[in-house]
Amino acid sequence: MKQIGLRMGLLVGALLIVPVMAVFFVADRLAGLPFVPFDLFDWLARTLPGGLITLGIDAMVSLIGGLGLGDTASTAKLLEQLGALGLFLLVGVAGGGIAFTLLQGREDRQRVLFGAALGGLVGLLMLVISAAVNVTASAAPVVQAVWILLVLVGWGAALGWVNARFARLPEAGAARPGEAAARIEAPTAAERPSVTVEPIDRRQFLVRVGSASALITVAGAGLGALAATATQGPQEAALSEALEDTPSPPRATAALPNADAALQPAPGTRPEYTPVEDHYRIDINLRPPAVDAEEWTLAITGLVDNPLTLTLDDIRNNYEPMDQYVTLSCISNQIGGDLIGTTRWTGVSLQQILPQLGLQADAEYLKISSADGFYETLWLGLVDADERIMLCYAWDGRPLTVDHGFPLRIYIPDRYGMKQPKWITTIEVMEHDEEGYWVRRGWDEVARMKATSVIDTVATDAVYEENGQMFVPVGGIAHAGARGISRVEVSVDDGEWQQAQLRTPLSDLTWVIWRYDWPFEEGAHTFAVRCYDGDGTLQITERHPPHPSGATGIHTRRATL
Ligand SMILES: Nc1nc2c(c(=O)[nH]1)N[C@H]1C(S)=C(S)[C@@H](COP(=O)(O)O)O[C@H]1N2
Ligand SMILES: [Mo]
Repeated sequence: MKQIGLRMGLLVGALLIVPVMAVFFVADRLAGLPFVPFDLFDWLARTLPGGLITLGIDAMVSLIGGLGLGDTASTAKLLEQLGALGLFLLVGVAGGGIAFTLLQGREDRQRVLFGAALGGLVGLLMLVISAAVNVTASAAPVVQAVWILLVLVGWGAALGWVNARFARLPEAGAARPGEAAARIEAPTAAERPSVTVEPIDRRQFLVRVGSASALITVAGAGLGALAATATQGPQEAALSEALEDTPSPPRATAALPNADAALQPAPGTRPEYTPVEDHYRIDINLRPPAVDAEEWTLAITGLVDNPLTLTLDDIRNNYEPMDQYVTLSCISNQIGGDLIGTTRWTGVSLQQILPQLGLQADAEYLKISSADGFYETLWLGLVDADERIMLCYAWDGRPLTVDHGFPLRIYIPDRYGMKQPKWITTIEVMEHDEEGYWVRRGWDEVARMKATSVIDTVATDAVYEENGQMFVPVGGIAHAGARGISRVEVSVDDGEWQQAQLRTPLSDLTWVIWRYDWPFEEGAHTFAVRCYDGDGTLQITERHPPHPSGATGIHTRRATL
């Protein structure tokens, strides 16, 4: 029996894991089964040390910004998904290497069985991981488990089979067609069951394995992609169902509350009201959780005399709704970054719901948990003091999209996104505080939004003349959580700080659009901006990266006039 080396194992491991991914993909699309490569990645993202994850996130956000790879949130998601596929490829390569090493010296017929057993082990591991983190599969849990096990046992058996075949084949170039053909024509009875000699060598066999692998992969990926466009996933179905039974209020874009604001933004300033489809999305999932609107309820339990279980309709219909224009930002947003957006949030103040619960005397905190395992705590004292804290079910007058937390998320003024769970499933009333998901991973406990100001545009193509003087409009946004903006200043080429004009904002909770028309001078110039929050405090001008409590520093932009 010839020995098959580790290197061949790594190579075959790579060849065999790719069609496995394709098979998982088709089944995910067609039958709501788990896409295990994503589950593995999501599990690692939740399990690895927070410092390491943070390092990874920071590096990725800087890379995307630095190389101008497009919008940060979706590019990051795409990179993460590619990373998940790469990681699973590595699992396959390692599996092939291990299998081929362990199979050395084993009896021919045992190899398939042994490979299957190895695949079974990997399968068991993956089904536990998938069960822990998968939030998109709709098939019954038992079916999911059996499926994962089957596929990976099959993968292991294939490794064993290829290994056994290899052992029987001659090295590349060593096959003498005449000899092999002769033996095929006249096998002895004793040879037939155990030794099959074919007129190919190892290299040719490898090519066949590779072709079969490519065929399955292309077919699987193609079929999966077709299914993705042809049929509605469970999430889309849930969303459109919810859309149908929601009386759709007029979209906020129709009439914004500051429609009569006197100051017009400098040309090139970002939209003051972010279209929902352009709003950044950040969360710990490669794909957002699929929540079935019909089955979903919000359970409020813990230190209460009257635990509540609310349906989405209960929340929509039994309380006075509240609309708030809100700017949300991710704590990972860099100075001038795009992880910030503004829309109209609709929901119900927590102050309306709490009295119904019969809070017990020792009730101090709410633990808000989500379908994806994310959670945060909220001090009841803050809820008592701020009626704006709300459970929110609509953005821009429509049910939350799956990306943005369907069916329910919370809004807490003045806090970065990391404190504000999407896809809420339960609220537990507790006596003690608990570190939230990102706090536990090393991020700021309070996560109060930092004051920040950004130059969106130096509108070199909108230069105009007034009283014999040329001006260039400069503009952008300034934001300081719920604290408002009292003043914005611009400095050109390190000159004196000049006061910019402020546009009436959409609300006290949104960014403020500012504009400064600079007396035109030819040449290359550097523009810098700084802001003061509502109580007159200057933003922190010292440069600091996002970790652990939000980026600070002055935003600058160079322009040649
Ligand atoms: N369930 C859940 N909620 C979550 C998160 C998450 O990973 N899971 N991420 C938080 C973070 S870090 C941010 S910045 C905001 C982003 O909300 P958006 O994607 O709607 O913009 O969601 C927050 N809520
Ligand atoms: Mo975030």
